[in-house]
Amino acid sequence: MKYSILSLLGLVMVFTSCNDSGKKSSNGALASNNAEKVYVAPGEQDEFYAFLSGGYSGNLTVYGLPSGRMFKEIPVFSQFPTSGYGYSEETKPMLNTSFGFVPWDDSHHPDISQTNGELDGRWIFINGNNTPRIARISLKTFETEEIIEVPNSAGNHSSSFITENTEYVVAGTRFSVPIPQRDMPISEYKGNFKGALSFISVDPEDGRMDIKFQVLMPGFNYDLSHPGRGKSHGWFFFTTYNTEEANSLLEVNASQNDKDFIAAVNWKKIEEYVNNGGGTKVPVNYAHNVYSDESHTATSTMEKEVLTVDPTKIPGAVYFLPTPKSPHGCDVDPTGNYIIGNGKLSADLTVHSFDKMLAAIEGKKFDGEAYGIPILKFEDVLAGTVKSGGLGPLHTEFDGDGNAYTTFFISSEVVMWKLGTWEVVDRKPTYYSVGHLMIPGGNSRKPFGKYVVAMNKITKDRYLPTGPELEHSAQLYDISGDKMELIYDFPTHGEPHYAAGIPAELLAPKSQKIYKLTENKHPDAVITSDDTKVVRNGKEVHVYMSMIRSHFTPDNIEGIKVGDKVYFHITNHEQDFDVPHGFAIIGANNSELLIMPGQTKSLVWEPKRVGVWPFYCTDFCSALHQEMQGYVRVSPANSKVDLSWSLD
Ligand code: RUQ
Ligand code: CUA
Repeated sequence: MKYSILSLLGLVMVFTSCNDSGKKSSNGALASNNAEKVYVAPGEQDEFYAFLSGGYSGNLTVYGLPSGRMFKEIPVFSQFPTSGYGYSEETKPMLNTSFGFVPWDDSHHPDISQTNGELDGRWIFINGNNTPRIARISLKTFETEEIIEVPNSAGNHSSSFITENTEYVVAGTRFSVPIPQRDMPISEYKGNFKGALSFISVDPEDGRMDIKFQVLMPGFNYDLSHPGRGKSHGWFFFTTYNTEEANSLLEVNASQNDKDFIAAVNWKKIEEYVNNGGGTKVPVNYAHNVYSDESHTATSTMEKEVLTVDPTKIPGAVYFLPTPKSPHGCDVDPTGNYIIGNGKLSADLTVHSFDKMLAAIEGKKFDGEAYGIPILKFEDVLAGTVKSGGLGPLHTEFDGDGNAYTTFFISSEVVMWKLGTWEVVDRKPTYYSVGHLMIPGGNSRKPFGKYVVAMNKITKDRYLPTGPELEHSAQLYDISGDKMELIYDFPTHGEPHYAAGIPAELLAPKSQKIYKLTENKHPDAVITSDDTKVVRNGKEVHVYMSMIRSHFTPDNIEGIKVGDKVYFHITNHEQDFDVPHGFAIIGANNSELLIMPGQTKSLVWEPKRVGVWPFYCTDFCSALHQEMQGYVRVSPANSKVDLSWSLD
């Protein structure tokens, strides 16, 4: 049976891959008035922001809907030479981890902060999958403000989803591991590894994250998760696969059980237990990195302890809901009653009912247990089954009008169906192999059900070829009518997994324009001309510099020697929107710096050769941008040339 499913997957993949290929300039899917629906005329602005995860770019990209125009790439887990993130002295600490400096990650699931279950547009969170981390990004500055490493986790994938009032950002582990990590035979996985589900509290004022507790679950794979909302607020739902606890050839060995589970976690109950002194503190080592936009500087602190919770010690904390065929996506509808488990090896969708779950718990309708956690009877929690006729369901979003939309990877389509009656109302092909989809607010109590964005894994013939590597492709569907209409394709950067969208009017008015120079608390800032100087401290030289259209102060520096370590601390004195200046110097082993108005950033340069070396502004900032340059004289290590510098 197993093998037949797998070979079927293979067949359908071959089939969909060939689908439509070689067709030129086909716009059969598009009626001509669709062009108007996505056309945002020059000078006009989009209706929605869309934040698409970058996947293996490690970052987050910002697009407009419906135009599909990309506005910005926000560096999160990856060094980013375009701005100097992860290269500047101020931002290097953001990428610190217990494994040292890790300048890359795989970012999957962005989620916007909520109040009362509605998007509040304060922050967006995203997970680093590979070296487990959660980042918080300000939606005022569009900068990464905080990254917290998640200990005891591995493959931080059922993350980063937030609860209805942003009480917690939740991070579940995909791979179970020995906790604590230790040297042991892999073959002893079963029964010995554990899966940590981390509940990271978010300060309601400044957003600061703190790992409140970790639930140590049986050694399954915790794939995806979503919060309860409305009536199910206080619960969190996680899909699992590999309940077989296989440690090799999972392709076959983790598909033995007909059903895996959705884990329903009553976090309110666990929070109460913890607040009353429950749980066990265990020694760990993880980095907590916080960026201040007053000092324009990040600090990294190593934390040494985390509170773990054994769920079997808290009656009623966790239940398992049997869910067929290695479920992937785990989605909760806007009312909070329906929990959808997308069995990625099946055609049907399983919908569980929160009300029925509570009744089954009440009536103790258990079907055994797994490692002390009660398993509820499938029939008792099942609300319905969506017989879609598609294959390979992955993720579901909601429009707020009683409809759900599910992506099918294998049959390459988005299927629209009705909550409650489970009937399929519409289906539209995607090109090709769709993963996630996104409706702005589609993971909240109040979706804005006008568009759905499908994020496709395979691009093939959609755009002009660019060699073997193609960008992934998104497709935009208009869902304001009774049926879905494909209206647009646009390429996306990296590999978007999930995305989050929000009406522009909720963010745009709050977007920060400049940093006030008078509020700059960077210890090395140049605020007045008295602060401009060059200071030698042994082999270290600190240059305190300012920049304004169109010169650097100082712009001539002498007395630097081969073997010195030169720190340029540069403050941008502009106080106008959209006037950054850049800084680059020949032979630097990092990147340029792009410095926003009112901001200070620092770059290290280690001159290796005698000479007179230029530096310049990298951002075309005025008609005299080319004049924005300077020289550093580098003398031999033993030279007697005194430090000197020019002032205006
Ligand atoms: S996953 S394509 Cu990383 Cu969200 Cu399902
Ligand atoms: Cu400053 Cu170009």
